[in-house]
Amino acid sequence: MSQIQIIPTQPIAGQKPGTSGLRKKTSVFMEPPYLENYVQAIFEGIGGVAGQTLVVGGDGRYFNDSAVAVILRMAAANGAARCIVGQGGLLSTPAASHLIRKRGADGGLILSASHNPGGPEADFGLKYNGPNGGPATEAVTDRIFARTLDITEYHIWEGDAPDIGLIGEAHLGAMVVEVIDPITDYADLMESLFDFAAIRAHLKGGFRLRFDAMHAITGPYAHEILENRLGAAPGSVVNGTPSPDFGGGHPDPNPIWAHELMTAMYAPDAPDFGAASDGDGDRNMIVGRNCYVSPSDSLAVLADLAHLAPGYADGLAGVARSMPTSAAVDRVAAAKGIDCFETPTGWKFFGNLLDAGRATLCGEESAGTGSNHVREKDGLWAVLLWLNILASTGKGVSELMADHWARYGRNYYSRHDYEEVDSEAANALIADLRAELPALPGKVFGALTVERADEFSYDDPVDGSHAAGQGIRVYFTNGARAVLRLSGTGTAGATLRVYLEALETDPAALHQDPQTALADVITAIDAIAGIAARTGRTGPDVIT
Ligand code: G16
Repeated sequence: MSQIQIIPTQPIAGQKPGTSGLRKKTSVFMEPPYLENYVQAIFEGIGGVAGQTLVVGGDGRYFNDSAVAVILRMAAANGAARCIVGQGGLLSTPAASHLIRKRGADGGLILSASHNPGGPEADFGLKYNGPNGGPATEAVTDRIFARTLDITEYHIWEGDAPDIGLIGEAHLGAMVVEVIDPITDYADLMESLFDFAAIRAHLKGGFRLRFDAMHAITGPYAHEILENRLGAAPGSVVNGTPSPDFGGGHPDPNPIWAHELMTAMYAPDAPDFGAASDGDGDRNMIVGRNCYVSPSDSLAVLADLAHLAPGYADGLAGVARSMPTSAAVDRVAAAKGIDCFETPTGWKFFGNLLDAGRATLCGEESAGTGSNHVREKDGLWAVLLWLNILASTGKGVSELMADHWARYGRNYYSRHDYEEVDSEAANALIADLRAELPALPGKVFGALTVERADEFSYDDPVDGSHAAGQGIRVYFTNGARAVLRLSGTGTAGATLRVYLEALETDPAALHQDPQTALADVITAIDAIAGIAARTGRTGPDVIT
């Protein structure tokens, strides 16, 4: 007869959730009781799960299935009433968010390290989403972290978890394990937001697309939505079978890691539209024929033209972007006379604005865009909104971008990442720069003069919560800007992110290479922060 086991344990250092949940090397998560401690801390940090309904699923990366089984056994032992699980333990992050909302669940556990590689030598992650379907707020993650520091025992059901390969219901003690099809609810939601008939007709008329699922979770969703429901030619979805190590690749939809898609889109016989998504399906990359669209520009175009899709026909209540994201969307919001909020990096900061109805569309430079339909960023949603806009306007991607820049000006933008930098060196760089901020205004660096410089902090306009230390900003007198912050999603050393932006309104200068257009800002911020000297690098590891 199976029963609840109460296992003594001790706190494990370093279980502090980052930008989006706890991310560590897979081998760290696999070493008991690492996962068990963290799951118990989540359950206790949210005030217990007795009688609750939880959604559980992940992106299918290595260790996903075993971790789901542990979570189910611990949920049962902690008194949860029901766990709704995607078949095979699979759920994209936006699909999980939707399921929490649709089923009125009390929350969910999402297993993913997002765009980080998967496999025994790579990364794993776990995050808790609340009843609104969104990532836990800072207040909740602080409570979870506090529990990891004083945990003394965890509770786990002694027997095996039921088989989650088959749709249907089973019991684990008193808890119901409900295994559902992970695709249908999400696909139906997409069909309710967009003009599928118009997109279908556009595809039938010869419009060609290529969606690269990067061997990750969106493959099955994209096959169903793009090929089955919208009639894209079979083979339009590539790398569409999820694998535990993402085919040995790096499931991050940017021009570096999605180079296969970039090559296809810059080839002579390129399709009309290309897109990719990441490990857990919340990020997106948009690329037209010979035309990569930066995430900040994508957000601006979507904000400008979302009303062409039925789900947004009434217009937008407001928009929000993370601070390092370019101000391209601000210009659209100003023209439309709607609010534009600037939040810290991390989708969790959009939750209150979406819940309060103050923002309809949100986005980040890190390839995330989404709306109030769920409480996560949503890769396929962005792809479908683009397709809806392209079908409604009959224009191509590069034509739309040219129109947009001609009307609003172009916020040239790029992010330079320095990965696996020595943590001490990275922290010292930021600390020294912080100390230097008051002295910067008026100083000249190459062609640029500093106008003002500060460290971003945020007061949530809905609940009044305060988040400090959210990135260093240097503004130049010509309207250019550089931002520096350390990533909160890496698992080895520190990743220094340098975000570069310069506004151009001269019609003759709207079609430059961003690295050329940003050359003065790149030089100035290196002189200010000593990036090359302190990191010992001659250049960034990744440029997006
Ligand atoms: C996560 C967060 C995003 C954030 C991104 C980058 O994305 O959900 O809000 O913009 O990390 O964060 P950082 O610069 O701290 O690495 P994902 O797709 O990894 O969940």
